[in-house]
Amino acid sequence: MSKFLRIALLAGLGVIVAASAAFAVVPDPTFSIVGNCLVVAPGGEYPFSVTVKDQFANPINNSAVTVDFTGASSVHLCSGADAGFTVSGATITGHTNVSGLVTFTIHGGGSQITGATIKVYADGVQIGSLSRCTSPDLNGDKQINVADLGLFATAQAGQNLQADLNCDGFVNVADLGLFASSQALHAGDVHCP
Ligand SMILES: [Ca+2]
Ligand SMILES: [Ca+2]
Repeated sequence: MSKFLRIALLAGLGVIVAASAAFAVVPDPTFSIVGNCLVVAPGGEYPFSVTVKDQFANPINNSAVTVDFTGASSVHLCSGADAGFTVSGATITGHTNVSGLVTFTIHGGGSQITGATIKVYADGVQIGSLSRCTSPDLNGDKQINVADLGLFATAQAGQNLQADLNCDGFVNVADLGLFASSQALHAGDVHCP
């Protein structure tokens, strides 16, 4: 191979590498969308959606999305997860569809509305965080029973947003309805503890 040809080939290779780096698809927090109402329950009936988009605002298919509860010590995940989702320690991971969307229904318990930092990652890139997570399992023992009902009543009386299950800023009859549904669903659930 002539020296010129070798140089030309190397230069061409350099252009290809540079071009693929410029067009590498990475999750972008600016365009990605993280839900703002995070609720966990033993029955896993509260949807939490994340949409992952790249730096060109295009959806990313099959992106690994992780919700990390390490910074919310009052929240406890159940050992079981829905099909397609994986629990590891204080994290749960799922994958986006062709629209860049993944919807979690997280099996767990425990409310934390102060001092919490729940981080959301897509393919290892942090795309958002939440400062609160609520649950009908108010004492975080992954059961919903009369103990939680007592805590709910106290929270409602004091408007303690740990029991604000629909994230509307109030604790009222709407949240009590959600609590009752969660208690009924939990009775037949197999994901906890
Ligand atoms: Ca409980
Ligand atoms: Ca509410």
